[in-house]
Amino acid sequence: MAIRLTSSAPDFEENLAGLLSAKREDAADVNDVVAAIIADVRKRGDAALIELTARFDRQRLQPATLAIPADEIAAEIARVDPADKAALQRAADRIRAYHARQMPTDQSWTDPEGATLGWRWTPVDAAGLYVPGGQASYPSSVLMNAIPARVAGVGRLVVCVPTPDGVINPLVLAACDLAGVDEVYRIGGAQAIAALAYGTDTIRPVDKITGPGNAYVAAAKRQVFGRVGIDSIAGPSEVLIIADAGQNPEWLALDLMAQAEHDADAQSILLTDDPALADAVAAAVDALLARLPRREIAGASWRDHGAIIVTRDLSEAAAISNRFAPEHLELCVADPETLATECRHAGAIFLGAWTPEAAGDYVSGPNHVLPTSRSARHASGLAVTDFLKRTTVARLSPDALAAIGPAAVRLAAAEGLSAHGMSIQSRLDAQNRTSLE
Ligand code: HSO
Ligand code: ZN
Repeated sequence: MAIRLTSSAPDFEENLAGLLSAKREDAADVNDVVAAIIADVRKRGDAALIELTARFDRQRLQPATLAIPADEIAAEIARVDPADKAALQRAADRIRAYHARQMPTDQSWTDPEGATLGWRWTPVDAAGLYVPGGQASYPSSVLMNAIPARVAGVGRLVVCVPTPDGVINPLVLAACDLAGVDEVYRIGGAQAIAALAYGTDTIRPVDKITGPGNAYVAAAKRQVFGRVGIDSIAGPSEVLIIADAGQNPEWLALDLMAQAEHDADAQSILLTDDPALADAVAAAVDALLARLPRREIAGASWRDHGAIIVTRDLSEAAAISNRFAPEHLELCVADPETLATECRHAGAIFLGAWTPEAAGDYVSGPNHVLPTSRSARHASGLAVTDFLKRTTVARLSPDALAAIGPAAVRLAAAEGLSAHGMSIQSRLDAQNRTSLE
């Protein structure tokens, strides 16, 4: 049973603080193991990949079989139910359309001093997407990572997916195909991240690595950061729902459990100004947990991290939600647009009773790779700009340098950097000489 709090209770602030600071993940310290794996892949390349894949995934590979060849991909995709394929296509189309609108534009203008200034966006040359194996191998996440990269114009898109005992998820390959992935390798873990970052004889290195993974993958991404860019490291998923009187308790219970079934460390929180709804949702969750196939996971998440908070009003609920800065925020209230203006910190907001978060996981269009663990205070979900860099551009006319150069000369002198000062002054002097002639 999840914790139940009431904002008017005297010990509320204390209990809320406890909930906000509760640690949900015990981050195993795998740094040394991961550092050794990365060093091994850097030193021995393919040979290390092959050995580690034999050890961890019980798969015997050769350099030539590290990549899944096009005919094998096609054969796997042929096994996919056409209705699944059509659903994936629908999702891909909507995700692509949404992300196309995120494409930023270059800027260039000339200011009154005669300086032509601006910036240009260019994609990274190559991106690597990590796809976990087994249970958490979500085809939808392949689309959410690969499509923004393709929209950004990334030239080469590589996927690494472990295939323990040779088992491949055909829907993952179908998603790779739909999203336009160029190369797929059947390797996983820290060794895959190392291969993507440093390259081997078979796998050329990439510039940016994204995608979720276990503790080893997360540690490896942290360790190769700098050599390559990485996305944010995802923690356990969370949803916070604000609901008012009159909402359907079964729907709310399902939305809470949709998050809880991801992971025993996931967190589902309901805030409502209606104590009767709080009771009804609590009962609906219990009833649901009795029949949910993933009740072990969802039940543990709800018991250990779930919460129902009764607030004085919806504004107070919004203020509390801002303190959680949830990854997903559902506003199941009569006027969600107005309440949304009070919700400043959230990875993604879902407005109204007909916008369940689960729709956003697959088909709404926005990305489902979102900031977790309260990082929505300062971070955003995965976007096209994560695969782009911004290069600034400046061109000064002689008049512009004459106008603004003296200030730079002055600052260079103040910083004790004489070559800086002379670099500018020599040009100003040349201008003065020509104008005297
Ligand atoms: N809710 C998850 C994403 C996901 N759900 C994938 C289903 N498949 C984290 O945002
Ligand atoms: Zn989900």
